[in-house]
Amino acid sequence: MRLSAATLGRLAPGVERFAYDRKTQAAGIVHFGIGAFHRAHQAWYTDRAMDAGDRDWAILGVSLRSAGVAEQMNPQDGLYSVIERSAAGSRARVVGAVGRVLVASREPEAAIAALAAAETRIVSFTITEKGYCRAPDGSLDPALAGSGSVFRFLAEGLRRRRDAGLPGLTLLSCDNLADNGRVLERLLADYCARHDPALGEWIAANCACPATMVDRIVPATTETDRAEAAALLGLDDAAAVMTEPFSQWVIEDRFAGPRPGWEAVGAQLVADVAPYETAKLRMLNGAHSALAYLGLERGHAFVHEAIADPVLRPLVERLMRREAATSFAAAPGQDLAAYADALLARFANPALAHRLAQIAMDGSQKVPQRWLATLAAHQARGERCPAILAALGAWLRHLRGDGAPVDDPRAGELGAVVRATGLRPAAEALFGVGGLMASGWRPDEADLAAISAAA
Ligand code: NAI
Ligand code: CS2
Repeated sequence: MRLSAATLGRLAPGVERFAYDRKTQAAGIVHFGIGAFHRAHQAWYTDRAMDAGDRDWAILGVSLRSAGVAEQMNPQDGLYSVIERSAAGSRARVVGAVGRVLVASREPEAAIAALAAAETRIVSFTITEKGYCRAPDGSLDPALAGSGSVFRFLAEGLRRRRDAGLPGLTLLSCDNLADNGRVLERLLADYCARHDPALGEWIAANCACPATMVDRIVPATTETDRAEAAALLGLDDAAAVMTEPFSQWVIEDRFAGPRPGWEAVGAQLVADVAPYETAKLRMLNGAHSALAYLGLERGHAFVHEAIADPVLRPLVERLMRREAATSFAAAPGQDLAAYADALLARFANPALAHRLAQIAMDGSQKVPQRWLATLAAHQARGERCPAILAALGAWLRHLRGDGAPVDDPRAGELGAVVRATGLRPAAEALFGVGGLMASGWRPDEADLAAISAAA
């Protein structure tokens, strides 16, 4: 028997669930990219905010292309479970915040109508780094931002709101990009400048794009995970998500209109997200990507295995504590040494089964904010980052095709360069202002030697 509104009463005892009446809640949020992370993070916060008494923040999920999540969730009336895993055991909560999921490629008019609905006040995004359709220099790539992109839907929906005299929206990026709010704002402005400059002016005056730091490790759900979910719930759940007990959400307090009381359920609303976001991207995600490329080479499959490797652990500690943590100014009271300790403990969680191959995906979209910004900050001070350079070498070998298949939108282009020229010339071609990765950091002779050193 499958989880749904009709079967909720049959949940196994001990499973936590929302208590509010879903039927009376209007949809205040439209979310693009309703993957595993959104369900275990923003939707989970919103669910508990509604349990704490907030109203009308139900979420309409939108998938831009694939129907997979809609097929998992709609037969379950949008219900699903979040399962927190640790060495101490597993704990499940059924979340009621998502009403339904629509597939924009199949129902474009429904997606636009949802953006233009009076009750919608927030549009949020977890569309992955590549969903922002950026060229290597960070500007909008007009070819990528064509008819199926999120920008087309946003522009259509916001134009309809403007024409109907409705208020603007808060556009909340929850992806792992540096300064994600400003990036979204700038890319949408670029899109409007090409297609509808007057709309761009209306958006600038009526909408807001707060920055966010989002953190919760959410591995892709497997069939084994779904079997565990069924055993815990006493019901099948095709949309279950697995995660860790830890969660953090730091949000810039700059909304265009009302918002849920997320701070009542653990989110932090702050004036400046940058120090939290930079610490997270450079320390957590930077370490993750190093564990992925170096760990896969050393025969590991999971993060908890790679972090227990006596060769990798000191390298990752160095990357976090001596390279990433020293590359930016911490906020008052932000304890980066304690942050690194906590990250090491989270990586060691044996119950999470977080695959290195998942983290290795889309390196061309991740490496700039995870490693290159740290390298540039140290280069400006005449310092070098041996741990990141070792990880960069492993990434180039990964792109060359030495190991698992490369899953990256730029795999063909970047892989061809490494195969044709070798590691050292490839590093010269990729990094630097005019390079294929258009980075502010350009490797010098010693950096190139470190990158191309044998594994
Ligand atoms: P997922 O694979 O479960 O979901 C990804 C979503 O993005 C899907 O809805 C997919 O259709 C959409 N998408 C993929 N490519 C796209 C494209 N080119 N254009 C538009 N939409 C596209 O992945 P998950 O775990 O939900 O992660 C999504 C993002 O959330 C990550 O890329 C990251 O930025 C952020 N995030 C993820 C965390 C995690 O641990 N999984 C934690 C913190 C942030
Ligand atoms: C990971 C992140 O897949 C990846 O690249 O580094 O998704 C990581 O799990 C999250 O950012 C944790 O918040």
